[in-house]
Amino acid sequence: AFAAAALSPVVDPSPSPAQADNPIVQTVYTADPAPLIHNGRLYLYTGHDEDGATWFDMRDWRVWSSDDMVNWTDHGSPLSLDTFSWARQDAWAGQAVERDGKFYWYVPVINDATGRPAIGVAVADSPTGPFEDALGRPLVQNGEIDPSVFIDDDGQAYLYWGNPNLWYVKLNADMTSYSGAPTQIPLTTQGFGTRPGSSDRPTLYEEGPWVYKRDSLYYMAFAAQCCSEHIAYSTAPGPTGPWTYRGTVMPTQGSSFTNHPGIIDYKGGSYLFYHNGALPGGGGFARSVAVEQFDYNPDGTIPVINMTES
Ligand code: FUB
Repeated sequence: AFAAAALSPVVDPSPSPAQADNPIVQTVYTADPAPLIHNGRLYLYTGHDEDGATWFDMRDWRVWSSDDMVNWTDHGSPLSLDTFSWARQDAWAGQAVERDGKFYWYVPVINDATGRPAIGVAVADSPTGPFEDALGRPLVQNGEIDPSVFIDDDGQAYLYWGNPNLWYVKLNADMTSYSGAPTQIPLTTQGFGTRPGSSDRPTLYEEGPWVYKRDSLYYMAFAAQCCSEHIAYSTAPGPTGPWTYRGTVMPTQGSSFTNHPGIIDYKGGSYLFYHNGALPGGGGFARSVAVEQFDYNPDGTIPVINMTES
């Protein structure tokens, strides 16, 4: 089974990923998982829900790592609101990526000057930091959240984000500037599913995009249909679409009304990182990151994956 994370003692060192001891972090509340592989090790970037919160109270981000998906190392908090002099609050869902030996961590925060969400980028020489504000100002500022970063095989990097809309922009090779204006991805029901009931949002897309490529197919997993979110996904023949809705990845389960995907292949297995409210005292503002191993279907579609009962 997966050992309890971080500071807890190893429970069972046998690497048997079919029986995850979820949540994988049991020492603090964590949310919005974003995995990254570097030099054969899996680094997991998360948000951090403060104890006793009655709304999202998130002030820093955390890093964890493992090379066996069993034993997890706590790398502390190398990025916080204090890193960004212009940030006021809301250390929400981000993602880190490596390019040319540097690590870029894209995160949404509230810009103190506008009171609205903006996306910052922090940079480090190591996957565990320390991270510094790369720009001293927001990278993108259009009032929307949840950046996902993806570098295609040709070296072109893309940043995706958004709630209630969905955006992308082409990042320059420096990873801290971009070319062209942010472009809105059309939220069509063919692309992102049909939201049941009456809503001013016709599609299932809510927030938390997670973009990656596998066997020449581009995937976008996302948190669907607030406020009992499930995880759904779409695919496309290219990084800018057109996207086709493919179905549910993880149904609405657990006691957190949000969920957030982070999908990656590692050492021969495919993994869905997500969050729920499974720790004691857990819930919508006291979430915990967990992981499930899964196998893609032969046609590249993703099976429905259930949360570990806990
Ligand atoms: O963790 C704060 C927000 O809740 C994230 O930005 C969303 O994706 C949702 O998980």
